[in-house]
Amino acid sequence: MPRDPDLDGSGLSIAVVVARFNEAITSRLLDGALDAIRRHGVGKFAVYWVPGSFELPVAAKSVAQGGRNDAIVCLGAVIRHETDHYLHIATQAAAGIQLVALDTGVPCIFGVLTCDNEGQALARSGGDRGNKGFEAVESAIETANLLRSLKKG
Ligand code: INI
Repeated sequence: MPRDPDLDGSGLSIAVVVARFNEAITSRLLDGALDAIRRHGVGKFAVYWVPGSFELPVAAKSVAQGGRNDAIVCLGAVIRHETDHYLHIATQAAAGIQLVALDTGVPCIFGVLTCDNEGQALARSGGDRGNKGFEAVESAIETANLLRSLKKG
């Protein structure tokens, strides 16, 4: 197995599911994702919006069951508030996204920021800590290419 990731997206179809909640942040994650999609020459892509990160798993499952995508990138931003509401959303989004991947065999990438404040989220969505949306697409391409090569045997 090669150690370097195969980031050639040319033969792949990738869906991006993005949460509208905290859209000032998630639109930046989406910009990063689209940048990676272009840079790595992803053959086909589609973008779907959901209300919040809690809805990412159910939408990802429906997209995965459609059978037309090699990987699904889930983007969201969960930011801590006064109550522990955010914790339930972050935990369920993470668990749900992984469950969809394991149930369907389609890689579902966790591109959800879980931050204490908006400053941390801005830094990780195109600020001085990079862009988690860009990284999420690279994880999607690498994993989809790995699964494809494993299927070929
Ligand atoms: N959704 C998020 O994506 N991020 C948040 O920080 C957030 N907070 O904190 O409330 C949030 N809430 C909405 C949630 O994802 C669902 O859309 C809603 O509960 C309806 O199911």
